[in-house]
Amino acid sequence: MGIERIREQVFNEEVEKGLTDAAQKLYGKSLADLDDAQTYNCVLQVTKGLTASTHRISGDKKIYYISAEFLIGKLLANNLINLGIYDKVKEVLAKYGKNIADIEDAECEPSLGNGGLGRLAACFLDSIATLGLCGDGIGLNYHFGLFKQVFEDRLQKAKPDKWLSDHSWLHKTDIGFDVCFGDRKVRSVLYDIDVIGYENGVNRLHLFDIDTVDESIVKKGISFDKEDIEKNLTLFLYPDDSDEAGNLLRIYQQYFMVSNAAQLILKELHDQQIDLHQMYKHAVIQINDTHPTMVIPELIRILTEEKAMSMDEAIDIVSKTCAYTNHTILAEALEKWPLEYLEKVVPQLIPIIRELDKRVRAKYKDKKVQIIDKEKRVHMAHIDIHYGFSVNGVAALHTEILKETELNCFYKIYPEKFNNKTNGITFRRWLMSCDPELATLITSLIGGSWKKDAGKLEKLMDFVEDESAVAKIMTVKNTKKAQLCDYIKAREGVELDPYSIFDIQIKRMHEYKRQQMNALYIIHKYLEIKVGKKPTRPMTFIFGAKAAPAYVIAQDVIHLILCLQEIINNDPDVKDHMKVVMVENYNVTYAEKLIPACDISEQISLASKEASGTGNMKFMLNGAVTLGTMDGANVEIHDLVGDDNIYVFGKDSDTVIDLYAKSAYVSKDYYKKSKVIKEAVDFITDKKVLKVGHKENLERLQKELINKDWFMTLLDLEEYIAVKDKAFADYEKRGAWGKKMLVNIAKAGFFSSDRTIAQYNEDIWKL
Ligand code: 26V
Repeated sequence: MGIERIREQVFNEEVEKGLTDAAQKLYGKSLADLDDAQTYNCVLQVTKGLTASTHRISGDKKIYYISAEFLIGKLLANNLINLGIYDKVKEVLAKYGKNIADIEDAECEPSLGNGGLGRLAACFLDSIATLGLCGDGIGLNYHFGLFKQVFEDRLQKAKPDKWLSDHSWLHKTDIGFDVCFGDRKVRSVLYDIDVIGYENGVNRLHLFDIDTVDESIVKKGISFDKEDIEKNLTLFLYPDDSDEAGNLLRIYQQYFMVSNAAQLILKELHDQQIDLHQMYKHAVIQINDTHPTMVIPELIRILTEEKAMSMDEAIDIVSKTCAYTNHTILAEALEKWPLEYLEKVVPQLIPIIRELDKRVRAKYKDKKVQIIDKEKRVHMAHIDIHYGFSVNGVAALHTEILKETELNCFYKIYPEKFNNKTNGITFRRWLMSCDPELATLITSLIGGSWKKDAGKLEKLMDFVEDESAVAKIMTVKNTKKAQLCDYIKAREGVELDPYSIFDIQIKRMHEYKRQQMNALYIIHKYLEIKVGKKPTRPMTFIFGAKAAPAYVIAQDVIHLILCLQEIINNDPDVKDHMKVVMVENYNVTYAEKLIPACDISEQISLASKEASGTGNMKFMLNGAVTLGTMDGANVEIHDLVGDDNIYVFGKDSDTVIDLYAKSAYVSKDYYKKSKVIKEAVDFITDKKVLKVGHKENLERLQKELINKDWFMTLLDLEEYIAVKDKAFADYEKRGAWGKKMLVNIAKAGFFSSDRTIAQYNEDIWKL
């Protein structure tokens, strides 16, 4: 027996003993007699034990990634893969009659993020550890995270989503800090989650909390008393910002996060006996969007008030330590806090913020770069740009728009601070874990080096003329589609046809992402089928999306799609030709099932509005072909795969920016001019729809599209229909389509977050 085999056997025996011992200790039963949830708890315990004996990553300089969101998803499969023991644990479990997939299902998903920004932070932590860089995440331990979405009467309802339990990946530490607000003081508790690099060491995700949070204050839906900070501080992922109490709570959360972060960072520097004047040589702070911006004035406050530094020195040192990432140009998403709110929550920061603003005013005449504006609102991004050393956008086009338009007045002052870091995704979760069949096939074709060096996927290009390799990729896609059909049947009760084309749009519901345009296409197809124009192959349209509870039009779009689902799936003339399904409570776990099964990836935002997108990358990696606008990272996908392997449509960002500047877009003109557009928009309030839906929601949405349409749905609708029809027609040339799939996979290496993180390190962090 070879040495490897002996090691493996010893290891299997250790895992088996660990699991059987845990079964006895936790439940007094043998492993074979446990249910899936109990088995999960045993595997969790054994995995945590193995992680504890894996080396901690250390280094002379450390990156602290501060983020209000870490959308980490379920961790079991990911951690087993990164520890290199997934197959072994699977084997041991099988011996006791357990299917590892069922055990994975038993884990609760922590929904500690809204969408792309939070998921990006999670991918980054994976890559930081995988590259062996010393770096921790710092955030908040929300008890309920993002709300759970349920559909009632074809409307979204929000429910609390309790993910915390006695058995979880969290370790309670004995670290805690006092955090002072204007009117009270709280004591934090730090919980850690180990972040395991792929075949590398361990970093940590630090999540701060307070012990007094009271989950019982949650009343109907997700409503609760927003005033009682001791009870609600970390109850939910920053909730409703539609009223003053919601906004204040958000500021309480943000300050709680950064005050803890600042104290933790200073403690770690102190423990290493580092002179704080040298802080920037040993610590770098990445500020993920503006939510953690107050870390800048907070550090300056501590250094000047408690560490006897001069204001000039403190500002200089903090500015050399902090770097900012911008994730959006949407005006309504850029945080501007009324000074009065900050005075109430964090009066101790006001003198610092005023000082920072005073220095800006003394130096620059342009009012647009001030920190405090004439309405006494504090522009958080302006603090980051003036008092950080790096400002980055998240895709090439996005960074260009920041430099040339949105942040142009800052770019003129600090051209050297601006840089681009195109987003990326971890291939461990978004290929190896979610599509092991494809990962195995790729390895059989080109070897396994792509797992550590994603650029190696390019070797797949050698197989582009190899019909048998292409056929195998298509077979895997069919397998994943069949698996998804089972999953959707079980969860949604909707029967899908795996032979049909799977067209998928999954992302937060927002007008700029234009799910409503996809819905109008579906209406158009429905009307065509009703007059006898049948598609060659059945079509399946899948959506997944949560809407912010206070975002009325977004709720209306969900309602429309659910009405279309009801009408279309039950219409005997139509249901064999098309199906619509909006899955309930779309989250990371659902994404992992949907993405591998997708044929056409919908990335149809209004050009200039989607900073990057990362779903687009996940779909591409799993062999879907993009149907998209020239927006965000779609532009880079297009550059990589070429015209033949992507479907592009719509007005470009320059045109769109110009239309806004001149207020020249009038949606009603498009509605009146085009018969196709008019028919589709009119159908929203057709009697068939009103029969299953609510008049108020449907009429409001229709009026919005005709009279306002701020995100220019009707501008691109006709071209969208034409290009989408072309994509569906091309799908029938099966061999050629298979090649498109292969090219997309082969060219996806650039979008590995390992590449993104290597660039952050090279240009910004310099660890
Ligand atoms: C926030 C809000 C808050 C209030 C009202 C509407 C609204 C709209 C958008 C946002 C987005 C906040 C920042 C964000 O999540 N950006 C996303 O970051 C991803 C990672 O960089 C990127 O891929 C997405 O394109 C970008 O939208």
